[in-house]
Amino acid sequence: MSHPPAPLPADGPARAQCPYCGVGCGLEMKPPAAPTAAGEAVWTARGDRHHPSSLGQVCVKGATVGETLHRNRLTTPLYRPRTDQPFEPIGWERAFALLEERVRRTLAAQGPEGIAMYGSGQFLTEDYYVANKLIKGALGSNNFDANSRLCMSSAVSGYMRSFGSDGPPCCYDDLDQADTVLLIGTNTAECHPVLFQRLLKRKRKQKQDLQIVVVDPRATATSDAADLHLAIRPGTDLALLHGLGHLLLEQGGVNRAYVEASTEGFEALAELWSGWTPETVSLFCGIEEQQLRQLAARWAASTGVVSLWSMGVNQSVEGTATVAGIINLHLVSGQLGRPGAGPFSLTGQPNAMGGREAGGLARLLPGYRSVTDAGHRAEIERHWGLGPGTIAPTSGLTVWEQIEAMERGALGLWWVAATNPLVSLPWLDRVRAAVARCPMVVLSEAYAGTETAAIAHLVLPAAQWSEKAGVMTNSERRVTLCPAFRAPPGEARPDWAIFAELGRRLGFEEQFRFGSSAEVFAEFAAITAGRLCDLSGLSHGLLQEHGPQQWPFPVGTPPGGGAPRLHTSGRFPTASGRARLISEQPMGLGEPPDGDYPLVLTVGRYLEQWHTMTRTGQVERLLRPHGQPLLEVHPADARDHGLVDGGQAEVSSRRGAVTARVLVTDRIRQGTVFLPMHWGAAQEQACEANRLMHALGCPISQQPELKAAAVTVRPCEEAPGI
Ligand SMILES: Nc1nc2c(c(=O)[nH]1)N[C@H]1C(S)=C(S)[C@@H](COP(=O)(O)OP(=O)(O)OC[C@H]3O[C@@H](n4cnc5c(=O)[nH]c(N)nc54)[C@H](O)[C@@H]3O)O[C@H]1N2
Ligand SMILES: Nc1nc2c(c(=O)[nH]1)N[C@H]1C(S)=C(S)[C@@H](COP(=O)(O)OP(=O)(O)OC[C@H]3O[C@@H](n4cnc5c(=O)[nH]c(N)nc54)[C@H](O)[C@@H]3O)O[C@H]1N2
Ligand code: SF4
Ligand SMILES: [Mo]
Repeated sequence: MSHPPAPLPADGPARAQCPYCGVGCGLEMKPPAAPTAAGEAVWTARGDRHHPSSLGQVCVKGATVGETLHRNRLTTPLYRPRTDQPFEPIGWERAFALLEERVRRTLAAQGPEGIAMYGSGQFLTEDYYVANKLIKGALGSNNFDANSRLCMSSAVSGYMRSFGSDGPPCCYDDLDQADTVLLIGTNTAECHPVLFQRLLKRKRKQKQDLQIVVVDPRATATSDAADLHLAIRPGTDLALLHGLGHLLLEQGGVNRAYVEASTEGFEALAELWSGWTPETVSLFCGIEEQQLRQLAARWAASTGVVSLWSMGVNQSVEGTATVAGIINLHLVSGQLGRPGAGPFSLTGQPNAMGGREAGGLARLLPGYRSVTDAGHRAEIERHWGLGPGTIAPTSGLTVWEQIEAMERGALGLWWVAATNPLVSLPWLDRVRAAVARCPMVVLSEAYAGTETAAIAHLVLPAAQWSEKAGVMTNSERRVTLCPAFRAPPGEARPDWAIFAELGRRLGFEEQFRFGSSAEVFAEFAAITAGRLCDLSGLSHGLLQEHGPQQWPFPVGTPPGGGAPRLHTSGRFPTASGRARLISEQPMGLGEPPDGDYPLVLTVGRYLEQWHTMTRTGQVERLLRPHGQPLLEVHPADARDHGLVDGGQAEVSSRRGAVTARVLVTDRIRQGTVFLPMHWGAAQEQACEANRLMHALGCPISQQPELKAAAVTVRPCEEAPGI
């Protein structure tokens, strides 16, 4: 490898962005004073008061991250020709030889389309950039997708359609200035805790000046703090938003000047909204008319409205349409482009934003560019020193299309990195069967024994956060340098360095001659010049010296001079310079409940656990509050289906069945049940919620509807021994 190991500081805290959620808090990591009783060297984390996004605050996951870094790690490449055989440790030399041979064989037999990579919003930006350069550039296949497809894809498509470009326009300070905050499809209290605490603190101090409104079929820790909670029927958000528009029109909540100067499509939208009367909406969404009227009156009277949303909106067959529904309201009422106002998508993973900047989805190229744009392709080919026509002109396979391609036997190599799809993809039994048809599944992973390792042939040990340097961008477009401050275990290597090494071995010496991640970043940052996400003035050195910075940050921007907000001029990066108002009718759920499957299962998160538990599952303190997955059921549904609190239930859908312990609670809407996503097959308390989910997705964003599937429930006997 040509990359030198990053220098390790002898002592003193290292500053980095927390590697969990998209709030992107700053952490100060202190080296271990002495080994623990168990002989472990545990770094301690505390909030970094110098980080502008979090000002020293931290939640329980961030605070315990030091305990997760060293346990149960992969230390050497592992290989087996068949998945029914045990893994054998092999060296890197053999691992690269296997990879190189497989790439060449697949290119010869199936062409570039036979290769696909599935990456992650937990990559550093440098990992993302080199992966894209390898797959889309060197190999000429646009089949690079990331788990952001399951997460942020609808928000990306939504911003692109309405504003002409991706890019959340707000910043966290807006929450200090808004007088109404609408939280729709987001359990911010558990999933973006530090941001939520900031909002709560203000609410306590300025009770009358801030109204919090929550839209969620469940009562959550988030709705507990709300002035108004609309517990709508799952999948009816778009109708609710149209109903709000209807009342805004009626109550003079339209900002005519803004609509005329900065938008197009108002007539059609007003026509659509006129059909969504409060009576219709109340029936459709299953809420009281009065609640809708209350929200509309509040919105119309507000000087600043911020809407926050996450998976309850994005993970839906009408995810992109619902994002447009939110943005429409902000545009028509002129609630954006100024302090305390705007449609603010909360990103899930710590670097989903960086992934979007680096072109980390099947139809994107670095710098918010698109593979379908000939000019964009030519720019990137020039930057990458590749011949004209190297980058394919059509969108690559999204992750579910990758699964379908494996079903057809059309992939010769599937490379999964920094994600655990055998827990997190929908319809897991179908995924398992499809993947079994792929002759070479490679997994780049930090931890041993994950569910996805069970279907892999070649496992590559990855250096993770704290062991490799690079940047992450949080939800408010703030870029933080995360230094390498611990040594990686055994032979583990940074993901970007693995991709670069393979690129060189495939003959792209020039393109992958990176000596450090700072060099990777420098190349990437230059490519963003002139784009909305212009990071060209940033470098590892600047971030090290001056701390985290928001983009846009073109060359010449002074430290601290990045833009807190986008679209402040009322001009948008569309052909006409106007934002587009989008008129779409609600379609409802992809799989509505029926006589056989009368309930809607929704799947989400607990405060203390992170996704598939490879990290948080190792911390005793984090397991205490929720030691097992619980099926939340409304008392009326429990009665109808013979379930009792604390008993076992079988939950089944058209695709499979799982069992879970029952929690009878009136905090969930009748007709809806809830399971957490965290406990995959490798966990002792396994409850694979995604065996139940279908794979229908939004036709625009291709984001699967991971928030809703039709299920039925029945009591079941406890398995012996439990
Ligand atoms: N503790 C913790 N925090 C995390 C994560 C984690 O794993 N654990 N993961 C991070 C990631 S990657 C992400 S994407 C975010 C996710 O953050 P969130 O989106 O806040 O989390 P979820 O629990 O997936 O879903 C949010 C809410 O959507 C509601 N919901 C379900 N269906 C509907 C609907 O039809 N309409 C509406 N309005 N609401 C609905 C659910 O009841 C749930 O309360 O969290 C990030 N932060
Ligand atoms: N039904 C349902 N399904 C869902 C969701 C839902 O709400 N409902 N949410 C979806 C969403 S929003 C998301 S984001 C996904 C999340 O799902 P996943 O991405 O599958 O979840 P993680 O556990 O975060 O997986 C990350 C993996 O990368 C490994 N890792 C950590 N750091 C590194 C590194 O530096 N390099 C490498 N190579 N590996 C590393 C971790 O050990 C872990 O195994 O789940 C999706 N699935
Ligand atoms: S709120 Fe998110 S980013 Fe902040 S400490 Fe908690 S998990 Fe980390
Ligand atoms: Mo996510």
